[in-house]
Order: sequence, then structure tokens, then C-alpha cells
Amino acid sequence: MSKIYTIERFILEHQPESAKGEFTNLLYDIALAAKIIAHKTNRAGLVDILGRAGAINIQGEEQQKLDVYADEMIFRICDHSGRLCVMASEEQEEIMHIPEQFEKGSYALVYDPLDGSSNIDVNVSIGTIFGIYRALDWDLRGREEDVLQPGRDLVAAGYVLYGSSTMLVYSTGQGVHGFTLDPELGEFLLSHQNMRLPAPPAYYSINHAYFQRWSPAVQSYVRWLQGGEDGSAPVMSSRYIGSLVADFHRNLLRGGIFCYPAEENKPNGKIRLLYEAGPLAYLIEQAGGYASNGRGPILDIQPTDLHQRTPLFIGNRSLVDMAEKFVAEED
Ligand code: AHM
Ligand code: MG
Repeated sequence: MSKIYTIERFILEHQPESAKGEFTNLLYDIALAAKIIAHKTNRAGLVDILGRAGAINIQGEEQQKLDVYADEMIFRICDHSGRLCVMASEEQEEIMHIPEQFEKGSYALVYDPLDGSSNIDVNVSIGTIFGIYRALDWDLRGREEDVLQPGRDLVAAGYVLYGSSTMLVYSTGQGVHGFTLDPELGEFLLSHQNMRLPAPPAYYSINHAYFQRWSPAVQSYVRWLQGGEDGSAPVMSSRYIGSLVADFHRNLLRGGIFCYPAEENKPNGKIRLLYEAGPLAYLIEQAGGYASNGRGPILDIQPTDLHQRTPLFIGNRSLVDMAEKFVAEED
């Protein structure tokens, strides 16, 4: 029989010998938050029957929207562990400080608590994305600078997919590993060790409804993906869910590219650098792929603003390189 690994055992066995466990425990905290959010997400459809968001529930508490719930849950689980010195969430305008009564640790957490907002209310897969940085300066730890770091400096990143099963996928720079939640045991079990992007790629993912808003270079590139232009693209099918985590996860397993390019009135597209593009770019490189803003690596961008956006091309390197080539010809 093959070994059964819980996420806890896997993290422990794969931490460097010098590790003190602080970082390991931080990943374990995130796994706990993921289980709680998964439980809540699975019951989301019952809200219509048992009470709407905004209504008062049986305990006299107001029911929260799922994304607000997820945001608070991650903060509450991670704020008192002594492992973090600061957090930043897509749902919060400013950085979130560790409350004064708790110890400050040496790591900084960035997260998108529940991505795919248009899919939350319609029972379509959604996800959580996270990235972990080391504080820049121990004595000054907890500043905005600690989260405004390029993706290249991430020490770990991952996501949780709330789909037909709940999966947690993460990397600490030694490959990408995936765990599937057994809802009866309440444990994440290792299901995908050392995930690598397969080739040839199977899918490309882009919101075609925005075709008219893209630059001529991006339009040509998308025609290339479809088999047009010089006809050198691999034969692919198109899939687009509109939840970045779900689109990313499918493409990671089957090979492909996800694109959210710049648009006429949105020069930086829609995807957030810190909470979405950065952590996923870190994962894709660990899986043998590449992420670009069309002109260079996402991981090299120095963020200047907590909520800055970036055009995103992410997936098999051969496809992303080609996107850069089309964009470069226009420049
Ligand atoms: P959100 O942060 O409001 O959820 O928006 C991000 C989501 C991504 O998950 C997804 O890839 C994208 O928005 C889809 O956008 P669009 O509907 O414009 O194609
Ligand atoms: Mg988001």
C-alpha cells in the first residue's frame, strides 16, 4: 500500500532541518482556515432556505457574505499565532496589523480570501489565494514594505480550490504539491505530489467578450492561440470559468494558458498583482511554467501599491513566450 500523507505530516517531513517550525505551523494555520471556509462554502446554497445574507440568523447574528466571512476567518486564525507580523487582503484597503496583545512573528501574509466573486452566488468553483514573505527587517517588522515585495521574494504561495472537492495546492520553492480534503476525516490528504505542467497544452482561457478592447497585438495573439496567424500553435480547446483559481488549476493539470490582458480603458487589466498574479506566478514557475505581464516576468515586478493590477499571461512557457513575442512586435 502506498503511504497516506496528511498535509501536516507532509509539511513536517519536507521542512528544512534548520526550520524551527514557525513557517510549518503557518501553513498549517492556512490549511485550518481553508477547512472552515470549505465547510461554509459547501453550505452556501442553503442560505436561501435557511436565511439570506444580511438576514439575522438563529443566534441573533447577522449572516455575512461568504467573501467577508473568509476574509475575517483567515485574519482571526492567523493574527494570534505569533508567526505573522502583518497581513494584507484583497478585501481590505490598508494593511492589517497584528493586534497589540499578540506577539509579532517574522512572516507577512498576502491573500485573496475568496476569489471569483461573480461565481460565489451561482454555485460555481471559487478559491482562496495566498503568498508568504519574510519581513524585511526584524526590528521594524509589520510595515507595508513587508508585503510590497516582488513575487520573486515569496517564500511560499498556494491556493485553495472549493470545487467538486476542496483542494489545497502549495509550494515552498521545492515543487508544487496538492492535497484533497477528505470531508469525513477533516484532513487534507496528499493527492498530487510534484505537479508539473504537461505538454502539449490542452486549453487556453480568456474572456473572449472583451476582444474589441484588446490591443491589435493581443488580438493577433489570440488568433494564434486559435490556430490562426502562422498556424504554429498547438491544437487547443478553450475553457473559461471566470474564477482564476479554477481556471489556473485546470490548466496546471492539463497544460495551457490563462490570459487577462490590458484593455483600452484598463491598461493594467483586472488581476491584482499582490494577491492573485504574484502567488500564482510563483506556483507556475515551480511547476515548470512562466507568468508574464506581456513584457516581462510577473515575479520581477516591484509592487508600489497594495491593490495594483497587472495584465497576466500564465501557463506553459512556450505559450507565454509567444504572448511576449506578439506584444514586443507591437512595441
Ligand atoms: P474578483 O477579485 O472580483 O473575484 O475578480 C477576479 C476574478 C478572477 O477570479 C477571474 O479570473 C476574473 O475576475 C474574471 O473576470 P471577468 O469576469 O472580467 O472575465
Ligand atoms: Mg480576487
